[in-house]
Amino acid sequence: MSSRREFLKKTGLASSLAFMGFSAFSASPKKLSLTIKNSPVVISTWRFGMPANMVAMKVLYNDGRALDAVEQGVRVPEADPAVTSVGYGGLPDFSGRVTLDACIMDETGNCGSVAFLQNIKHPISVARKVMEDTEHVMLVGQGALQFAIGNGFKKDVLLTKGAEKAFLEHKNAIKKAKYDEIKRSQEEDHDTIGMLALDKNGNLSGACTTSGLAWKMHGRVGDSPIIGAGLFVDNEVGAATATGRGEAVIKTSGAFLVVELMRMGKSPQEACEIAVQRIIDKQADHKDFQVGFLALNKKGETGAFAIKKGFQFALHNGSENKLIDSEFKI
Ligand code: SD4
Repeated sequence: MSSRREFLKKTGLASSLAFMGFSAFSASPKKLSLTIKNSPVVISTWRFGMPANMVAMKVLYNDGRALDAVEQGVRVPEADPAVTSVGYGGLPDFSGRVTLDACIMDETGNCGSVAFLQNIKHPISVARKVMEDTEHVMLVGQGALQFAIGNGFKKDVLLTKGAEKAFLEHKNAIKKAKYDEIKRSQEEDHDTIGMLALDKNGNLSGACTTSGLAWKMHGRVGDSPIIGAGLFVDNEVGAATATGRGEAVIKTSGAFLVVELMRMGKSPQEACEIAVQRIIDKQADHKDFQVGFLALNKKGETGAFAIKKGFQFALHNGSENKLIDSEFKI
């Protein structure tokens, strides 16, 4: 074989390996040595993504699956009473009840989801159980609760004193008919954690969990437990998650749209920007709400974009964890 052909063969192999996640390649006449070095990545929504990322990255450093990383990661804000928009301590609905939505999706395209779930601190782990132990994708309400209890999850009171106080103040605002105030506070009092991870084997997974919009109608379910809206993962392409006004995300199949745009060759950043633009173009009231998207592709590249100023996300690239202000459109 000519030396040129040999060189091309090696280079081709090196670039295929790089794409597959083998980033260091060295060859000697006697021995090929490969170093597997797929740098893990975790990206998640909002400030509370920072401690969540640390837990997720620990799983990935220890050669864990992206699926375990995202589940362990989002359990951090789920358990934190200071986070008033996820899990325990979440602000209640219009009737004073805390109702939770969550979903999870792995590298095989398998997924599980719970919606309108009450009294369970870690809906993400129930969603994972639905994915792994049933033939279904989604359980809701009482059925989801019974399934959780039947699988050993403990019933908890999720409404903290602080959340109850905020609820009572909100009720007074209703009595005074300060509807603008209520609407504004709805916009401020909701923040989902959506988390995407790429593990050392080059596999992607995602998780999304929330108590949803504060003061929502009893029974209302947002985008966060809807596969394709609040979360989508395609291990050949990338993963995406959403935060913000769930109705707007559902109307545009947000996370699925972002992943499909990446499939068509867009970078994660371009994909998030186009998806936000789609909402702006199609939804005339877009100035009244916030939506933010995060995306992560197979190569570990990330993107983030929001309708309005204020969306933040946490990015751990394997060596450092950073809180970043997202770019935005209006
Ligand atoms: C929902 N998307 O229930 C969630 C809430 C949220 O930032 O993400 N807020 O609509």
